[in-house]
Amino acid sequence: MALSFAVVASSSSIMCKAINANNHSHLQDLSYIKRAALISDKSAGFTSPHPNFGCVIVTPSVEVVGEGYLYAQGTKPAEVLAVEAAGERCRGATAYVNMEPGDCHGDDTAVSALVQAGITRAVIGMRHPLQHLRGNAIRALRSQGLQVDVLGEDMQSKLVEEARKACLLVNLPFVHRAASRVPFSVLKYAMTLDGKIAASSGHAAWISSKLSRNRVFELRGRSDAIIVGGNTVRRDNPRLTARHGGGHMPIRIVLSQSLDLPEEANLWDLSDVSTVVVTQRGARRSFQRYLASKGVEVVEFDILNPRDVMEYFHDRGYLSILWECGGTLAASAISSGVIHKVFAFVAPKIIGGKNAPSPVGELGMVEMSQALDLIDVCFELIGPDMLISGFLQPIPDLTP
Ligand code: RP5
Repeated sequence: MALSFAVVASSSSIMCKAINANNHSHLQDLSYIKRAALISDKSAGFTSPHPNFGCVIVTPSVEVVGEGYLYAQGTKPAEVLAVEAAGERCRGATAYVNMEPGDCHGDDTAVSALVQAGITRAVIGMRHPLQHLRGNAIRALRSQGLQVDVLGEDMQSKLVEEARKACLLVNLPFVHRAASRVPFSVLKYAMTLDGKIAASSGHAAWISSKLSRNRVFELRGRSDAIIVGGNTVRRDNPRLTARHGGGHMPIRIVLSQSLDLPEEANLWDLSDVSTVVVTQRGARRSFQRYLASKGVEVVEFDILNPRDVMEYFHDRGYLSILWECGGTLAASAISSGVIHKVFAFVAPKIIGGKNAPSPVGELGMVEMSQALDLIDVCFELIGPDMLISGFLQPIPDLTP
């Protein structure tokens, strides 16, 4: 970033403060970029398969005069909404965006909006992850005379890393998709303190508290699809909807080799959202016809395995999948390397029972040294429960 340094006095010490061309300190830059990332996240789930974009416009006198975020794919870009909100006060101002604009509209709407509004500086949280778009908007803005600073390209520090991580995390599924053949997948489960996801009888309603289940609705709303196996359909007859005010509804996917599924199931009720059943080629043709008559899409695979299924949904444009399956499918998905993050809700209850199921089935590991270690682990108290989350695979490189 183009910076000059001024020495300012504080009550206790002399601090070095970096001031850029538009009179904003480096710390202010970081804070507005984080703000852009935060507001971009308001529409998580709705923007897919596009990224989440947020834009904050700040005058040289350090006043926020406009904000905007992309509501859904095909709606006005964040930059357009922000400059509309700021109006004339855009002249000479800085625009903060969490990610380099891409041409989701097939043109340079976002770039033109900033240029025409008279913005003189843009701070960008991260370059566009797609190779064919990467750098285009930055070059276009620079060619129009704007100063463009990309976070982390000229200055590195713990705080810069933190702001860049905030930008990355709001678009993790999109960034992941740019580098992978499978969607970003999260395994979610709720278990008792003794590691059971149901009683020996199979009864599982409910392990975690209402607050935790509300949190699950939120996770669902951020996902493109939820996946379960046949066992979960037979055992729980789930609805798998994001039942909270105005949330995005992910599609439901059922993986069933045998198609030995009940005729009456909540997932065949498509009034809220659609369901796709993925099965082995030739399985229970009559039941396939029954599902088709209900409007449920059936997709057949020669060999049903999680990786092929995930590659298929990646090719259909899905960025993020929430796995709410039982232990057998969870183990198979982990073994196939398609699970990237885990959300484990742990309830302070003990149910016991040697046949009571656990969240992850056989992984073929015999020593603790083989155990999978989660990365970037977070602990959160949700009512009486503890939510433990972490990554099973490293998050993509943060290099700008
Ligand atoms: C899962 O949510 C549970 O294991 C159960 O299968 C399912 C219930 O979902 P809803 O029917 O409440 O949507 O986590």
